[in-house]
Amino acid sequence: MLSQETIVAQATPPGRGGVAIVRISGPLAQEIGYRICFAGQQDSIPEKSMFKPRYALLRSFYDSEGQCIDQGILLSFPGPNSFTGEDVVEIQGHGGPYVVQKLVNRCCELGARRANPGEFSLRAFLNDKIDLAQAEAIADLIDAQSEQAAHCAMASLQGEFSKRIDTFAQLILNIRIYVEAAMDFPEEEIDFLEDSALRAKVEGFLAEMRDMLDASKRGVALRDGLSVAILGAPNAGKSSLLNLLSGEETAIVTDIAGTTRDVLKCDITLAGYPLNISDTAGLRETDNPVEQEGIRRAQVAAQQAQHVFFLIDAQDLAPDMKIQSSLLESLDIPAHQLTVIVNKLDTLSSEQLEALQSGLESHQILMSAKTGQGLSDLENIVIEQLGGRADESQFTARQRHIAALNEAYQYCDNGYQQLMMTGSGELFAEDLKLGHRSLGEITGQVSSDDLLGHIFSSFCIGK
Ligand SMILES: Nc1nc2c(ncn2[C@@H]2O[C@H](COP(=O)(O)OP(=O)(O)OP(=O)(O)O)[C@@H](O)[C@H]2O)c(=O)[nH]1
Ligand SMILES: [Mg+2]
Repeated sequence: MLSQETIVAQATPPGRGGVAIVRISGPLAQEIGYRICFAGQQDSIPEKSMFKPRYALLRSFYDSEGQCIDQGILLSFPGPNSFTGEDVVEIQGHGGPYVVQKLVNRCCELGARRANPGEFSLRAFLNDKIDLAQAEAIADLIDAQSEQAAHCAMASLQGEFSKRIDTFAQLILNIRIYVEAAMDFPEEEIDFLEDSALRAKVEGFLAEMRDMLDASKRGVALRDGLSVAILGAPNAGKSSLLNLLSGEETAIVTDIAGTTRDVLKCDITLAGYPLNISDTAGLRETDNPVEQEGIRRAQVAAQQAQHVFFLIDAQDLAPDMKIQSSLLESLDIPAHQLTVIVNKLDTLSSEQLEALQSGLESHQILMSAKTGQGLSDLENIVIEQLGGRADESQFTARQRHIAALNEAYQYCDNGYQQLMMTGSGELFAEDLKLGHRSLGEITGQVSSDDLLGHIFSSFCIGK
C-alpha cells in the first residue's frame, strides 16, 4: 500500500552534532533530493533513477534561491528496497539546528510534509517490511537502557518473538482444521473425548502458551521495569533499604522516627531488572501536618506501585515472633503485589531467629538493611514476581502482547474445557478461531486504525 504523500523528518536527535540526517520517503523523494542537489537544473530532471542506488554522493544542497545551505552526502534507496518500502532519500548534512531546519523547509517547499511520530515505521509496517511486533522492537531498541534490554529488543526486531507467535497461530489453525474436518465428516465418528492424540496436542500447546506468557512477562519487565514502593512504620529501615539497593546514601537515615517526609524515587537494578523504587514516610498517627501529608503521599505511592515492600522492624514483633501488623492489614494490598520484609535481622537472638524462620511464608523474608543479609532472598522474590531471571529473557514484549496472548490462551483453554465436558467440537472450533484472531493482533495481521495510531504515535519523529 504505497502512500501518495511524501514525508520528511530529521532522523537524528535534535540539537547540535557532527552530522544530521534528513530522511525523505514517498513518491517525490528522489525528485526532492534531485532539486536540492541540482538547483537551477529543475527543468532537466531525469525521468528515472536520478541517483545510483545506495551510493554516497557528495553534493552541495541549495535553497529556492539557489543559495548553498550546506554540503554533505545524499543517499538514495529506491523502493521497494528501502526501510519504508517506498523511495527513500537521506540527506546527511552538518548537525546544526539551523541547517536541518533549512533542509526540512526546502523539502516541504518541494512537496513533502513533515512526518508524524513513527510514520516511517508505520509505512514499513503497511508495506510488509516488518510486522507490528518488529516495529515495536525498533522503539524498544532505541529506548533500551541496558545491554540485556538492547539484546532482547534486537532479537524481537529480527523476528524472534513474531516467529514464536506465528508458530502458535499455526498450531491453533492445525487443531481447528482437524476439529472442523472431524465435524464435517460425522461418518468417521471421531470421538473427541477418546481422542488421546488431540488431547496431548492441545494440552502440550496450552502448556507452551503458559511458558510463552511467562517469557513475555519477563520481556515486558525488562523493558518497563517494575515500580516498587517501600512502606512501613517509622524507623522500620525503609530509607536504609533504599540506600542499600541504590548503593548510595540517597535517603537520609536517622534513628528519629518520622525522618522521611517526601516520596523519594530512585532507579535501580535488582536481579538484572530495572526497578523504580519509592521510599516513603513512615506510617503512624500524627498531629504534624507535614508528616500527615507525607503519609498521604506514601499511601498514594502504594496504590500506584506495581509492588510493595512492607518493612517491619523485627524488634516490633510480639514475643511469639508472629509476623503480624495491623498497619499492613489496614493498607489492604493484594497478596500477589506484596513482599513483607522483617528487617533488622542482625539484632535478633538465635532463638528469635529460629522462631521467625519456622513461621515464614512464601511472600515473607528476613533481612538486614544495615548489613545486606537476606538481599539474595529479596532478589529471588523479584525473579519470582517477574517470571524468571532477567538473563533468561529472550525478547522484549509489551503489555499489549501479554493481553493478546492471555486472551488467546483463555479462548483456547475455555474451548478445550467445553470440549472435554460436552464432547462437542463446535464451540471449541469457534474459540480456536477467536484465539487465532487474538494472536494476529500481536504481529498486526489483525489490526485496527486505532491500534496502529496508538502504537506508532509513541515513537519518535523520524523513526
Ligand atoms: N541494626 C539495624 N539497624 C537498622 C537496620 N535498618 C535500619 N536500621 C536503623 O534504624 C534506624 C531507622 O532507619 P531508617 O532507614 O531511617 O528508617 P525509616 O523506615 O526510613 O524511618 P522513617 O523515615 O522515620 O520512616 C536508623 O538508626 C538505622 O540505622 C538494620 O537492618 N539493622
Ligand atoms: Mg526514612
